[in-house]
Amino acid sequence: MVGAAVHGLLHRHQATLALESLHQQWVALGRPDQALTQALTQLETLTAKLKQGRFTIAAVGLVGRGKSSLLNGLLGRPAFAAGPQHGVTRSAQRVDWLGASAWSVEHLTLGLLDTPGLDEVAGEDRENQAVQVALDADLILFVVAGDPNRVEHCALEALTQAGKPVILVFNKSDQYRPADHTQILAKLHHLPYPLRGVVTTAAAPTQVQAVARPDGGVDLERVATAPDLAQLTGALGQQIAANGHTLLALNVLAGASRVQSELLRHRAAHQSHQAGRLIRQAAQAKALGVALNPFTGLDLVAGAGVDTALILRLAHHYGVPMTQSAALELLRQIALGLGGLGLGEWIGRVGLGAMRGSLGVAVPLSGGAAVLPYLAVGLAQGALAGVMTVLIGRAAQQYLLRGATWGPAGLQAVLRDVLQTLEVSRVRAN
Ligand SMILES: Nc1nc2c(ncn2[C@@H]2O[C@H](COP(=O)(O)OP(=O)(O)O)[C@@H](O)[C@H]2O)c(=O)[nH]1
Ligand SMILES: [Mg+2]
Repeated sequence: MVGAAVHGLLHRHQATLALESLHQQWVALGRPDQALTQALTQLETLTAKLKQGRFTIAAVGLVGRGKSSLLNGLLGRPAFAAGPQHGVTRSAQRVDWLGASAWSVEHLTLGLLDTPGLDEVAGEDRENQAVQVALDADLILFVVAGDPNRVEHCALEALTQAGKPVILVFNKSDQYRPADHTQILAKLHHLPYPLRGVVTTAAAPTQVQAVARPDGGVDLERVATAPDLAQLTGALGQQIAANGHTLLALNVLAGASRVQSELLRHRAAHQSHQAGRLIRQAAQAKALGVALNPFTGLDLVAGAGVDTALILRLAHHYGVPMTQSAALELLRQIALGLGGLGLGEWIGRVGLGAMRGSLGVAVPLSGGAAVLPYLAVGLAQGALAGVMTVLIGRAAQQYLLRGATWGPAGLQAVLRDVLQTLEVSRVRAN
């Protein structure tokens, strides 16, 4: 065990270093927006947990399986509400488990976390919530009272898939005849999940007792008998002594990795939102310029300045170095590619209505036509020029996102996808 503890402390040290380096990376991202601030706070919580060795054991399972009773049994006092009514435990609750000193490990402070039943309130949402709470725990006691049902199977699968260490607890053993108990236990041992052990308990057992009535008759009464948690405390002691530090380190790292994914997802969304704005601004500028001067604006090459500037701005936005001539070359590739796809035909099919959605401006294509023919021509030409810029901008964006290449599928495939997105935005705009 000494070797395991030293190893575990080393794992904790390594995890601390990993969190520190994550912290530095995130701070270096700059622009401290709300998502970053939140991620840093969560990272600090995880760091504190690691430093203090706060190890949490959660009881998870369906309502009425005896989770709260089990935790009370471990604690040796009724800290958690338990009872026969449905749904006694409303929300997750953590209690320090100081009395675990019999086999407690140095530099770890244990806590017990009670959770509402997986099925406490009907609905997938609530089910997931219980699993979510359990994701923060370092060790899970999954409490069943017989053959697992479908909901229990799903939760066991989700938790073990997420890499959570799970001890399966077969509670209410007092309610079974020995032969039935043996049979169920054999099945539990053969469940297809990587479990850290299967134990049998009786957290709040009862016994039927005959009580003599004054009239000489006999009443049968259920009376509470002593709980039996020996197998559970044995398994817990062994897991925590052998793996406590390591499980804590792994769980903290898994938590940090979840925070990191969330942060990166948010960043990517923000970045693409900003790129969309750059594209829209350029498209509007070009559409307006051409609309006010439709006949000279017909020359699409004259608008190339706007498009090149947009490409350069996008490259800067995505941190890709690019020269003016490289941007012009990219523009040429995209324009040729769009020509190759039969863009004129496409515009005929999709119609000018598409441009309203993609430009983000209402172009009064029909209303003004009778009154101001000149303006109508200008607007149509302007919208067309603007849409070209949207296409060019989105194509350049895809090129930049792929690390300044068109990717394995090539330019044509990317352009086809970009045209598709424009059609989608038309459907949304209508
Ligand atoms: N017979 C028996 N009843 C139990 C056992 N454990 C819990 N119970 C009873 O089951 C009911 C639900 O227990 P509770 O701990 O509130 O379940 P939870 O909803 O999973 O937290 C209570 O009436 C407990 O007394 C047990 O091992 N044997
Ligand atoms: Mg409960």
